[in-house]
Amino acid sequence: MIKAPTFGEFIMDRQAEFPFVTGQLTRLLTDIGVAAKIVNQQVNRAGLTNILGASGATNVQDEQQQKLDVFADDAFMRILSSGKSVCGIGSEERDGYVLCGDQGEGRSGKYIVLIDPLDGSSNIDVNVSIGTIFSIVRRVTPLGEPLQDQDFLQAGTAQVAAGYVLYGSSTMLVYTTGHGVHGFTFDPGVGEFFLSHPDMVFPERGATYSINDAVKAKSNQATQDFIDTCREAVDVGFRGRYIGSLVADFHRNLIHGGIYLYPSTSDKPEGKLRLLYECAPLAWLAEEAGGQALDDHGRILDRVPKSLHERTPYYVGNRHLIDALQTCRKALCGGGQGTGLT
Ligand code: AHM
Ligand code: MG
Repeated sequence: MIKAPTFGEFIMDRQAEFPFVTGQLTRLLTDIGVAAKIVNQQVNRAGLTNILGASGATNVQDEQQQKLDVFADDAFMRILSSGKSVCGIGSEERDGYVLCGDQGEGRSGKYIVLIDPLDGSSNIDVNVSIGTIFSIVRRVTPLGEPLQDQDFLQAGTAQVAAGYVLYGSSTMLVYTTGHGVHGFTFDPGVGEFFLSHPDMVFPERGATYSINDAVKAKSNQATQDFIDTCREAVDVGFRGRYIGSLVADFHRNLIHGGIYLYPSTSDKPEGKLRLLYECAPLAWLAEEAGGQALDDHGRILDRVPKSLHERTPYYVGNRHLIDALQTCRKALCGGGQGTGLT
């Protein structure tokens, strides 16, 4: 039997793909794998320990934090900030960014991490898949100087690594450094992530649309028209699937083909999802896997954030499905005609 490489072995072997490599990114990705194992262990035992339910606190977005949200945030913060590679961390669960390093000023370490430690909070208590999403960029402020806001507020095109961990029927870590998208499945008996999905790409055609139906009713006209067109295509195999955990919905669509939509709505013109912690990293994975990701105006990866917790409307998935959505935006769709959907 041939042993598949572990996540650690794989990123070590791929280290040479980076110009001027010092090993810091490899160490950082290794640390993400370690933190993911710690969070995975708590997620798996959640019903047996006193870790389900609300923590009693609210985060910066005024959302109630779950105990597991807080645990995951602490685990990633502790592990990432104790390595030598990271100078600053922005987390969906925290007001401002955290500066790392000896004096806590972010003077050393080349990399900034932006993370949603546990995405899909509403699914935690009901034993449905949840995930972690991470994005890594290089600092722009020179080494030795304190970090500035602009180190954190970089466009998605500046990412050097991005990925997610899916705590599902099995636990998977999926990542890219711009050289393909690779997936690793956790073997709990061995305690390692093993390469199981090398070079992941969207299938050529997808037939799944993922949207919160209650949100659809308040969304922009193009999104409503597009979803109606998908529904009309039921006879040719179109289906709606919505878990309500972005990582799980994205992962399913990546494997089977599909589109995920969290649109702008009349009451939330900025949408719900966070640009830096959720949308940009998954947008890069989508593009690396042959798909596309847009907001209401253009490519997600080109957007330069103005604030850490900025939200954005989000549309991500197979290239032909995003193209079909664009056709609806030009007011050209209706009755499944002329959209290129099928
Ligand atoms: P969270 O970061 O507070 O968990 O919110 C993000 C989640 C996504 O995982 C999911 O796709 C979406 O919110 C679901 O929102 P809704 O319940 O409005 O459909
Ligand atoms: Mg989230």
